[in-house]
Formats: sequence, C-alpha cells, structure tokens
Amino acid sequence: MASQMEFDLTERILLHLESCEEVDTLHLAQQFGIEHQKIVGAMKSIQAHGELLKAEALTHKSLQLTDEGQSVALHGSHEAIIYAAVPDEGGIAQADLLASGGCNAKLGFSKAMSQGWLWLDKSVQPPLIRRRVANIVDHVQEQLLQLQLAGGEAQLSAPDVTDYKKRKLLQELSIKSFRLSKGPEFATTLTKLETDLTMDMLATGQWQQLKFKAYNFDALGASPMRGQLHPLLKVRTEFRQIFLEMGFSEMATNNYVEASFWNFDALFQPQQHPARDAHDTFFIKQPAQCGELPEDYVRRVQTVHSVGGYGSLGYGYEWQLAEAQKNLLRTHTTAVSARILFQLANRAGGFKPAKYFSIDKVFRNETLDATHLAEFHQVEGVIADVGLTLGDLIGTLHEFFCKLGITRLEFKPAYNPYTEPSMEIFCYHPGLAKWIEVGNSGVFRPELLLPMGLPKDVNVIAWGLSLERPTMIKYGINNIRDLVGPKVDLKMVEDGPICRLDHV
Ligand code: FB9
Repeated sequence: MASQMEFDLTERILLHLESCEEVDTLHLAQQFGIEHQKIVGAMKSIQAHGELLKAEALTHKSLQLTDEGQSVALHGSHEAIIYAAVPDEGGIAQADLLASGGCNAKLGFSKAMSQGWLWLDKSVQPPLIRRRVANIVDHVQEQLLQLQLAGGEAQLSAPDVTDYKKRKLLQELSIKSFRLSKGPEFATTLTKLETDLTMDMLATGQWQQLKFKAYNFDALGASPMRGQLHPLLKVRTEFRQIFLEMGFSEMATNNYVEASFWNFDALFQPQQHPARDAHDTFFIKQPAQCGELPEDYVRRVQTVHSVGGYGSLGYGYEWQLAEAQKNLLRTHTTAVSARILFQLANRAGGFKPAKYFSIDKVFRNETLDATHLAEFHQVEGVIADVGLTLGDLIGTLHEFFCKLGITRLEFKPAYNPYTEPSMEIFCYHPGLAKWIEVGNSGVFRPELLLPMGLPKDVNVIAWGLSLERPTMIKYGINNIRDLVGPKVDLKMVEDGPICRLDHV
C-alpha cells in the first residue's frame, strides 16, 4: 500500500501534468526538490492505477568533471602551470622545470610545447626552456569552468571532449529519465485499486465500475511456513541410514518405562550396583511394579546373580524379585537389546544370527551441566553370531565410524557390568583437530547370554554412543540447552543446514 507521502507526490505530479503538456521526471525532481528515484517510484505507482499518463524513456548524456578536472578548473591546466613555472625573462633547465611542475609536469610540458607556448634554447649550455609567447589563454580551464557552471550541459567540441576524457578530466554520465504526458485515462486523482474480486462485486455487477491492481507476476511468492526437522532428527536419520546400509534392523524402542529386570538384572547388573540407586535412576511411582516376567528366565537370572553358574561365581548376594520388578525410566537402550536377545534365543525355529540397532531416548538422574541433561538419545549397535570375537567388534567399529568420516580410532580397556572385555572408543576428529571419546563397547558376558538360552557358541558384540554429542559438534552448538529444551531458538532449527556426517 502506498504511503500518504507517496499519494501526495503522485497527486502533485498529476496536478503538474494538468497544467502542462509534458514534463521530464528529472526536471520535476529539481522543481519539487525531491530525489529523482522518488519521482520515478511515484510514476510507477500512478501507472499501476491505469493509463493516467504516458511515460517515454529518455537517456540524458551529460559530462561531469572528474576530481582531476575540478582541480584543473580551480588551479589551471597542467600546461598553464608549466608555462607559469618558466621565468618570463631568462629560462629554466628542462629537468628543473619538470621537477617543479608536480605529478602532471611531463603532460603539461608536452602540451605547452605543442601549443607553441615554450621553446628549447640550445645556444646555451645547459639548454634552457624559454617562453615563446608573453601571454597565454588557458582554454582548458575556461571550458571546464563553463561546463561546471552549466551543470554538464555546456557545448564542447567533440575533439575537446575526447581529449579531456583521455586526460581523465571529464567523464560521461548517462541518466535515465521519463518524458511524462497525459494518458488516455488521465485524471488528477488516483482511484483506489481493488486487490480482491469478491462474490459481492460479482453478484452486484459492481466490479464493472472498479479498478483492479494489476497482477505482478514478477513478485516473489511468500515463503510458505513449513516444518523443519530438528538437527537431532537429521543426525538420527544419518545414523539410521548407516546402520541400515550395514545390514542392521531397528529394534522397537517405544517404551520409555522399563522393568528393572530388563534394564539391570537381565544385563547381570547386581541389585546393589550404584547405578540402580535413585540418585542415578528415575524410578516410577505409578505403576511402581512391572507386569509379567518370563518365570523360568527370571529364575535363571536370580541363580546367576546369587550363586553363579555357566562357569561364573555370580555376585553371591540374595537377589530380590521385588527389586527386579521396580519400574523405571530406562537408563540405556541396552535394556531393549536384552529383550530382543531373549526373543532371539527363544524364537520359533531356534537362534539365527542377527544385527540390531536402536536410537532412542534414555534417562539418567545425573548432575546437569552444559553438555549433560537428565535425558539423551543413545545410539546402540548389537551383533549376535557364532564365534564372534573382539576383533569383529573392532572391525565393525572401524566400518561404522568410517561412514561418519572418522578414520582414526583408538580403544581403551574399560568396565561395564554386562560386557567383558569392554572398551572405551576414542577418535581423532578432523573438524575439532583433537582426540575425543566417541562411545563405549564390549562383548556381552556369558552370565547375560546363557541364562537367556542362547547357544554356548554364540557371542554378542555391541557398542553405544549418544546422538547429542555428534549433533552438537556437527552444528557447532556448545550448550545442550541450545539444542534441546524450552530455550531452543527455533530459528536455529529453521536455518540448520542438512546433515552430512561424513563431511567435516
Ligand atoms: O557419544 C559420545 N561421544 C561422541 C560420539 C560421536 C561423536 O561424533 C561422531 C564422530 C562423528 C562425538 C562424540 N560419547 C558417549 C562419549 C562422551 O560424549 C560421553 O561424555 C557421554 N556419553 C554418554 C553417556 O554418558 C552418561 C556418550 C553416551 C554414551 C556412552 C556409552 C554408551 C552409550 C552412550 C554405551 C554403550 C554400550 C556399551 C557396550 C554395549 C552396549 C552399549
């Protein structure tokens, strides 16, 4: 919508045209004391209302003095300055004359000589430059001054214009303007342009008396509001793609609430382990107890914890069913891996090798800081097959991280209650140019696998990492609260580039 000031200007232009046959927009700008661009804008706004005026495009060529040209107009031409530097009696050595004549002395000297203002007296030693005429007229300065006073419209001969442009005293400007005259629909006021054709206009036939704003097919479309995937979900997609192309199947992780049995006991994590304390784990009050557990399997787990078995001494404590039945928010997706491995061990048709992965939320009652919240997404890979070794785990980790653009891995012995051996995984991150911890891994213990009923020659290797850490590194986010939570800037989500984990 045009502003009031723009309406005033359009009306002023129309009123001006009423009293004259035609007018150049440049002259209007001078007359109104308004920038020429504003006059052209008002002209275009009038044109949008119909054929109130005709506008013929004009190109004005005008000459404008350069900085050098302004200096010559003020101080005289280079040749006049050289002439003035020669004493009117006697003479001056050429080298001394050029040294005194400033940065354009050479040009000024050659022009003064070609004008016949000076001559070289060789009858003396050293030869001297002398004046040939007693007075000169500095036409260059005169013409540039005239041009300056005439606002670029003065008449100069073509050879002079060419010479002065070559000497960079002048530059040629071309200014586009419009010759305005009354159009077939001329009026001194603008009728409001309708922007919508309504049912009412059609029904009453009123549309025939109205003027409609022309469609602007060059206008850019409004960028539609659209959804945008959160960076975490983009990174999750990348990880999911990597697992799928490595032949892994995704585990069903749609249960945040888990029984302590699957989250800890099935994983051979003893009931007095500190991680099972309310300081580290969120227990559920309602319902506090889990549903049915597989009775025979529970008994085997109880035995392996309390008195051992399968070659293990166990932990030698009195295992409590009630403790295993406590509901909690799962602290790792390895709880889901335990359920899946139990199903694999007891599937109709018997065990078959398998590769599983999961990427989902886990919850820990931990101290919060810039990189840790009470919940995060765990990424986990699990492979079950006959005769798997630590070497298979290391090879699989190299393949997995290579797809993330990481080629330098190092492993450090670690401890997990459910894997032996266990390894912390470190990588040299080219983007950060330093070694960083990228996860944990290990070979599931027999005390975990055999009570499930898996064949004795089957081993299971697994590893885990988080989704938030790689995402924060990828998107250059230092505080996890800028990535997830109520304070996230949705602009970060909207502007976040696509995720290419294999590109640093
Ligand atoms: O993700 C982690 N770091 C990481 C991962 C990827 C990355 O960028 C990719 C290269 C492109 C950058 C960093 N970590 C594990 C290491 C640290 O961030 C650590 O401080 C935080 N850890 C979490 C747990 O902390 C409470 C990350 C999370 C983690 C740790 C271990 C496991 C899963 C997640 C596991 C496991 C496991 C072990 C054996 C068998 C099955 C699962």
